[in-house]
Amino acid sequence: MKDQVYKITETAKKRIDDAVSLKELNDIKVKYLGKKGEITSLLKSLSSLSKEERPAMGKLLNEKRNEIDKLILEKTEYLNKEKLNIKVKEETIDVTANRNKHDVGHFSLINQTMAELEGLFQKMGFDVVSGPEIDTVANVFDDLNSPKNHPSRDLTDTFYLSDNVVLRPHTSSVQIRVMKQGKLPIRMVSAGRTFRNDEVDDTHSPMFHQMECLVVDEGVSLANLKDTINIFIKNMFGDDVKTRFRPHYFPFTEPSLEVDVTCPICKGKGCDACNHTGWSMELLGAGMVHPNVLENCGIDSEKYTGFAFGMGVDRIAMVKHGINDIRLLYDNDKRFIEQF
Ligand code: FA5
Repeated sequence: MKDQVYKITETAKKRIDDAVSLKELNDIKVKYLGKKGEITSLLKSLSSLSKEERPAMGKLLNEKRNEIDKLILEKTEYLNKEKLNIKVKEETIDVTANRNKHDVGHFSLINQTMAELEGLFQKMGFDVVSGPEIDTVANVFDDLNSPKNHPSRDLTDTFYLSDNVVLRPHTSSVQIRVMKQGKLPIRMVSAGRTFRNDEVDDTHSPMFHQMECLVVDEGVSLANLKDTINIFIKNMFGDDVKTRFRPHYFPFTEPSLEVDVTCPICKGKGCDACNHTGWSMELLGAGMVHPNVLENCGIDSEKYTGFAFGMGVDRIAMVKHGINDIRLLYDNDKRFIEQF
C-alpha cells in the first residue's frame, strides 16, 4: 500500500505541474481528494489494515493528502495571477486612442475678429496697445472734450463705480492715455471690452467690444483718415465692398463722421442679412481729433493734427459673417460657436 501511495502522489504532482487551467486543477482535486478520490479511498480502506500498520499508513496518507492539496492551492494562485496579468495587458488603456472624440475649443468669434483687426493694423505700421476697462471720468469724458451736460455722461448711459470712476463706455479713453505719454508721432490701435447702460436688442449689448485707432503727427488730414478706413474695410470685407461716410457729431472730433459699408453678403443688392437695405448697420465713429483734446494732453495743436476712429468689433464680426443678432455672440450655443 505504501508503494501505491507514493505512486499516486507522484502522478498527482506531475498532473498538477502540467495543468494549465483552473478546470484541470479542479478535476485533479476531485480525482485524488474528492469523495471517491484515490487518496480518500485509501484512507477509507485503512480499516482493512492491521492495528500495527494502521497509524503509520494513516499518517502517510494524511501527509500526502495535505501535500497534494497544498500543491493544488499554490498552482491555483499561480494560474489566477497569470490570468490577471493577461487581462491587465489586454485591457491597458491607451490614453492617446480616440483623441478625435473630444471636442477641441477655439477662440470666440469676437476674439478672432479682434486678432484679425490687430494683425491688419500692425501690417499697416500701427502699434497695438491695451487700456483698462475701468477708467477715470477725466480720461473717459473730461479730457475728451465732453461737456458736463453731454448725455453719454448720464447715469442712464454709463456705469459709474464712483463719482470719478466708470466702466469705460468707449475705448477712446486709451487715446488720452497714449497722448499723455507725450511720445509723438502716434500710430496706435487698442481693442477691448466696453460697457454701456444700453437696452439689449439685435445690434446692442450692454457689454460689447470696440477697437480704437489714433494717429497724431504733423500734416495728418481727413484724406488720411478716409484712406486708412477704406484700406482696412477692403481688407476686412473684400475689394468689392464700398464705404459710406456720413456727417456726425462727437465732442472729441471735428469734423466727425459715421461709417457703414455695402452689405458684404449681397454686395449692396439687398438681402435678409442687411434688412434689404443693401447697407450694413453703423460700424464706427470717426473724425479729426479736436484741437482741445490735443491741448488737454499737452500736444501743440498748431503743429500737430490727428485722426481717430472707434469701431464696434461685435458689429464688424456680424456684418462680415452675416449674423443678424448680437446676442448669438454671447449665448454660448455650440451650434453657433462651431461654425467659426
Ligand atoms: C464712440 O464710441 C466713439 N468713441 C467712437 C469714436 C472714436 C469717434 C474716435 C470718433 C473718434 P459710438 O457711440 O458711435 O462712438 O460707438 C462706436 C461703435 O460702437 C458704433 O458704431 C457701434 O458699432 C458700436 N456700438 C456702440 N454701442 C454699442 C452697443 N451697445 N452694442 C454693440 N455695439 C455698439
